[in-house]
Amino acid sequence: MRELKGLYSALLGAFHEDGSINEKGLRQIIRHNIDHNKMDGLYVGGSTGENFMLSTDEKKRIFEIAKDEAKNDITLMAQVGSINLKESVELAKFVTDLGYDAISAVTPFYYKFGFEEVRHYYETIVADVDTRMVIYFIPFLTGVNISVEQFAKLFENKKIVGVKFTQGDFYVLERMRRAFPDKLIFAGFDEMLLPATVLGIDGAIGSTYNVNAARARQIYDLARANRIAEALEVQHVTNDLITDILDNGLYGTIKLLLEEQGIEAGCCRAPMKAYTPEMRARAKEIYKKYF
Ligand code: SI3
Repeated sequence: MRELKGLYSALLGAFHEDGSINEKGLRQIIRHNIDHNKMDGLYVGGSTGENFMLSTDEKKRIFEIAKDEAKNDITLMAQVGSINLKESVELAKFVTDLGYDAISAVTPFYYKFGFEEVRHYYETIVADVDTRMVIYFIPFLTGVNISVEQFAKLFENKKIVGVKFTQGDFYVLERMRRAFPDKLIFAGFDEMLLPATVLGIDGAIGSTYNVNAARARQIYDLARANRIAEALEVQHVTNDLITDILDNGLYGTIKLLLEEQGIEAGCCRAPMKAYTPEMRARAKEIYKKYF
């Protein structure tokens, strides 16, 4: 069984202007993450992949392309969560058959699901697949909170091996590390990679690693070697970059930065906005400033 620990790029979606999948671009982004960024893993079908705006067939196609391109060169984790539980179950089987190393699922969102409903959701997704599940916990987007005690109940299922923790409350992160030394915790906020590493995470999954992998690797390695002051210098530059990216439009700007490196990263999917000339010009400035 493949090691799941390490740094993952959250794979971007690549789309043509009409919203269809840009397969050539997607393959280039995947190769870039493997060959140039030297990532440990790819998180396919997450927020960064604009997954929640895609049909089931499109999600499957992206999972297929990623596996076909990556083969066994990198760890592959597939985000299969959806508030359509039947779809999640179908996707979990699909990616497991494709040979993905693990699955992940966002907490069910939109309706205010109670904890027993959330637990039933995870138990149902993993019931018929022989794989490992990493819970995708991102309360600022889903509105769903899970307490440390509730995580303990979810973790009673041995197939649920960890959590992607995208939350700024590091008291909770510390409590989680303390309570679950044998579970995998992945940090989800790239701008807090250093403090998360100090608290003992097992890896991190992020959108900006598609372009900022070298700095992320430095932060992670320096922090783990207890060279905190040096890691902080790199985190400062990283956070200047992330602030500029966020100001200009998160996923679109990352794609435009990849375009500067010759990668056909394509457009974002509507209802995300199309690139404006100003946004393109700003992305060029950001590229010159940081790369
Ligand atoms: O694609 C995914 O599901 C992620 O891994 C998401 C990841 O946690 C990113 N979060 C979102 C909402 O995009 C972060 O990498 C985030 O973009 C970054 O920290 C900038 O805020």
